[in-house]
Amino acid sequence: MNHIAFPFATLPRTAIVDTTPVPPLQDADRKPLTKKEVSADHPTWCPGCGDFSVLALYFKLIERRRMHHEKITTVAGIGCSSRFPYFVQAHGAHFIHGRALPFASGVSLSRPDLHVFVFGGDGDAFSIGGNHFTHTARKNVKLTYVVMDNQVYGLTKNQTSPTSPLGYKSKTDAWGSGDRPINPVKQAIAAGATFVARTSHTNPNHVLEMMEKAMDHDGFAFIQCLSECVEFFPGAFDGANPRKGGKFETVPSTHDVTDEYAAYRLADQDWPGHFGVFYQAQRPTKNQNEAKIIADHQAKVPGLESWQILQKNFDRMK
Ligand SMILES: Cc1ncc(C[n+]2csc(CCOP(=O)(O)OP(=O)(O)O)c2C)c(N)n1
Ligand code: SF4
Ligand SMILES: [Mg+2]
Repeated sequence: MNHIAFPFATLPRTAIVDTTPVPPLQDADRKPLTKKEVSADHPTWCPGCGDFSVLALYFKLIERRRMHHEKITTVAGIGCSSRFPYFVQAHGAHFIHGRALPFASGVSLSRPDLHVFVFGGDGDAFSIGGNHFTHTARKNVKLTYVVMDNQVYGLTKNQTSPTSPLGYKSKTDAWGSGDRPINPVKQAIAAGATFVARTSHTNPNHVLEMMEKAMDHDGFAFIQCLSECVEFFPGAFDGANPRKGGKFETVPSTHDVTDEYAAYRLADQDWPGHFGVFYQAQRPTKNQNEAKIIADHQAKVPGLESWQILQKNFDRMK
């Protein structure tokens, strides 16, 4: 992993709003990166961990969408799943626990030429990072957020997470959890996310399809990806795995993804529920709103560089 400081360092000092056309994310003239060229250290996950398949599919996405090193930005918080950026040979950051989204928002707002991918766990997203999840969704910051939900804290060796089912026995709930788990899809819709999907690591084609759709969405795209922790919660998702006697039912073709209430009702069904895109809407992104505010203000003081406008503001505050 290269440290994230590099993409920021490439920003011209005066370019608060860069009006030059944004170069395309994909470069059709260059050879796609192979898995070998984009994989870094050997992943340190336990053998059989669901996170391996999510990483492999991210590499596939990079290859399919012809992204190159300078355009790949992978951000995460802390957790087993959040080790993700270490294993990607490109720009990225393994940031503070629960704070991946604010960091990623800054990258997204300042570098419109990149697509920011954020990966992390259910604890990182909904426990310590719960507020950031809600507010990043509400603000509709353009990025793709894949939560690798194993319904447990894996890295810290088996504590109850906000998605652990009732009765789950862990180090923090020796007699079984008595707290009702959250429903990540319902929570994302209610918070204002403009793309909300659900998938499972056991269905690679489906994971890739959801990642591609999320990446093409202009706004905050959230994917709940079931990813089994074979060490502390083995078998958690057998009910959603046809190879283990479960069922993987996709979102019905009749479902209207623009209907927020229909999406909410669909997400409210009993385990294992459905898999696919529940909700998608076009709303102005924070990226667009902020760019406009800045451009409007710059137009009022023609001829001044961005840093000179900032300096004037500081001078006024003296
Ligand atoms: C501020 C802070 N509090 C607590 C921790 C300890 N901690 C590290 S990862 C983690 C939970 C990780 O769970 P999850 O996000 O579900 O990731 P997983 O390991 O299951 O993939 C906790 C509590 C920390 N690193 N920083
Ligand atoms: S503890 Fe669980 S989540 Fe962490 S690497 Fe092992 S199997 Fe994966
Ligand atoms: Mg977890």
